[in-house]
Amino acid sequence: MPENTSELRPTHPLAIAPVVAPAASVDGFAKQFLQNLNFDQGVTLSTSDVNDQYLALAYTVRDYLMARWFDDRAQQKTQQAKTVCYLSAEYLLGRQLDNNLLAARLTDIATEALAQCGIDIDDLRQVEIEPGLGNGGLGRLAACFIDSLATMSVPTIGYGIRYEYGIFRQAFADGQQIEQPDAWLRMGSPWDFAHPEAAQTISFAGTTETYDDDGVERTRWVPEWNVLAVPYNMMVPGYHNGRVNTLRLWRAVATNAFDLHTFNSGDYVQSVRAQTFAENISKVLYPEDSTPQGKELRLQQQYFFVAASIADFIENVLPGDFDLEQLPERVIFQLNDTHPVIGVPELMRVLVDEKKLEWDAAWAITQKCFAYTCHTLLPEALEVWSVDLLGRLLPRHLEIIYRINDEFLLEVRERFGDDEMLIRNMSIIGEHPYRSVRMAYLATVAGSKVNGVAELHSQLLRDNVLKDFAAMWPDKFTNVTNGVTPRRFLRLANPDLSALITEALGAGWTVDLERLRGLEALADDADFRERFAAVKVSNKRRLSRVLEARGEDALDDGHMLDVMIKRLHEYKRQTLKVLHIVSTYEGIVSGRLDIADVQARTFLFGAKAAPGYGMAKRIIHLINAVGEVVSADERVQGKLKVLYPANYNVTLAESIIPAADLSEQISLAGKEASGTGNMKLALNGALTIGTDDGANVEIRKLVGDDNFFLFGMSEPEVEALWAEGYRPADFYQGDERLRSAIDLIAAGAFSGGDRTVFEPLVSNLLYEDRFMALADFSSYLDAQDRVDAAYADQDGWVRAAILNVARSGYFSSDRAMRDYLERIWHATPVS
Ligand code: 26V
Repeated sequence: MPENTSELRPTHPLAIAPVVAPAASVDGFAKQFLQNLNFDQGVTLSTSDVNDQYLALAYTVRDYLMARWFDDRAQQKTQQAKTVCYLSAEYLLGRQLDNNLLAARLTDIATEALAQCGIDIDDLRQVEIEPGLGNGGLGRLAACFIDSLATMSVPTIGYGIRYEYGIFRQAFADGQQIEQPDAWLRMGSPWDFAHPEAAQTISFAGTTETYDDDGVERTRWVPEWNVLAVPYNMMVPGYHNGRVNTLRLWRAVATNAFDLHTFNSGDYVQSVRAQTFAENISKVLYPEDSTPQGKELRLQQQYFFVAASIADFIENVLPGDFDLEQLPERVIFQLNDTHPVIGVPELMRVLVDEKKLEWDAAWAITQKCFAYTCHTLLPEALEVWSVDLLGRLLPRHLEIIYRINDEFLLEVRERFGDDEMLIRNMSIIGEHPYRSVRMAYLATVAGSKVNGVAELHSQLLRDNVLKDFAAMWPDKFTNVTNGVTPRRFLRLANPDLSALITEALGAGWTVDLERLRGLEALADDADFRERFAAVKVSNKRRLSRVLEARGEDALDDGHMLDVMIKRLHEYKRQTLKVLHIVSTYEGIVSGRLDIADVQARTFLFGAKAAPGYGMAKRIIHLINAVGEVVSADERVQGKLKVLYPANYNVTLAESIIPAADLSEQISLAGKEASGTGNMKLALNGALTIGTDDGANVEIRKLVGDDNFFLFGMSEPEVEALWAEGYRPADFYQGDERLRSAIDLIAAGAFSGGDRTVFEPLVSNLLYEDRFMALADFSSYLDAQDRVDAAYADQDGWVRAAILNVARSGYFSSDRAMRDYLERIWHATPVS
């Protein structure tokens, strides 16, 4: 990028002066806004529509951040500080406007300036389509982390993919999920900057050959085809600190001479069409988040963004004369799960084949430059690539992986002797059911550190999933419990609670969340409790309006709001939640329960299912079917409502979380790596009903047993029951409440009498269910009774809610980033 000075030789005084932000005043903002409306959107105020106004507003906010962004990028080249390169296939960013206004302290100024132009800024907020470039927890975590890193002034580049279509839009037809494309770029994308001049060429396929390089035998890759990776830069402003980091997302564009030879037949039309082949690489986010399908396009995506990112960092971020032996002092590439792990052989290829370093020197550098975060425990979610596919698409990388593996297995033999079973178990190459590359193993071998995302998860990684590696390198393994950004999930999402907290504690909590501890004392203050409760009520009203605007039912006053918002997965056990609803409904209708004892509740679900995940889709259908019957049945006198707004996303989460009373975190112990929704809900004063799983364990420890509803088997109990043989039918027979609920579903009570609709789901629960919903049912219902009793004492409930907020400061992503900096990255903030 040309800067104002350097190669250019300007003489005009303005061209030499540093870039400055417009005046931070209402008049200055209004002037800039109107200019942008005129000169960027090409409309006058009177001819503009809300989209023009939204775009002009976005441009204006950008203008204020621009000067700092230039500074911080220039500094990155000259400074000696280490840069965190966060490599992630997903960033679930959520809307940008409010976040950037807040960071730049412009919210009030912009609101007033627009009001003076006759515009309600709220109308413009609604226009923004959130960039949904992620599936769930892993993508949202990446977004929270880059926010915290900017706020802490840590030089960071987030690298990823600019998918043209993000996570699908979910709609329901007859209660069943329908997927629609997410054309988030349709109305323009004011927050990113394309830099085609900084494109990287990314190669694929072909062959490798050796050659004599002045007496040294070297290998080179002779690729068959290539694409351009064009970077799109987004600003990542820190909160109130003037820092602006960069998120660099790559888009695939066909090269001029796109000559995939099969298409190169002299047929012009055919060859233009061939371009779409290349451009498909960044076309769409894969909507699966548990079962890797081994799809070629996905491997292309992974290599595409990682190769572009590594090349970009070396060529454009480091100074031209940089000595690559020093690379570990200047960068850490953090691998967000296994998706970017192909970066390991890629860096080796760059160092050995292109920069001509010795293998051993290159390997020593590479091992120091990567660290790996694992986000799962489900064996089926651990990515493997068939040797066949990987060798076809990236032949040189496969050779490098083989050599890494050979040398690693020699090390294993030296350490543990010729234990062939152990060698087979630890090999990066798996043999069954087909030859494959185990990406988690490659990451573990290559990474300087390996971390899980909550204490329990990290423990289980060490004890089970990566046991042999932990025995070999105990110091490599560490834990960093996840966190969430308090800017988006408290300050922006819950303005009334934020104001109340600021009034009580001062403003510093936004960047020092442990200060929330100061609220503990106020839990016993009746006046504060009243105000806290009033905030919840008003947040429920706000959610109600949001739901109505989306064409959903409103909330009923006085209901407890019981929420389960997360991806739809069997291990998360939305079915257990449904069984509770059905059981309560059946209890009222049959007279087993006295309706006067049942707390009025609204059960709110938000969840997308992977389009190819049949069982998850059936569960969605069941939730909607149960909701329709229960919500309409007069016998429950409006006491039970089920709401399932379609298309749960970050924006909707921001309205639901502040309104929630009860947070459902009911996965089978040992299956949820961490969870982060659990943190957001506790931080906003919801009480958790949960198993001893993931970060629930730590939430409970912090908020205290009195303020958390624990139920279910512990992880060791789960293992023991599984080993002994899980017989769901025993649990079905053993609890009348469970039997009645299941029988009701099986009898077709929620499918118009048709017994076939939910039969596969019921049989799964009764005869298979790896996630043992029935085993935890009784304990879950008992815990729900405790919830009802606790809610009946409103004063006690509000007190517990305040204590949840007060004791959730640990779950700030700022704390998580400090832990990464100390334990893994060994990097420091810049002044
Ligand atoms: C896996 C796959 C497998 C191949 C197909 C595409 C795809 C996309 C994403 C993933 C990652 C799934 C793992 C994940 O999201 N884990 C979640 O990470 C959260 C942040 O650490 C954590 O809180 C959740 O417990 C964990 O499920």
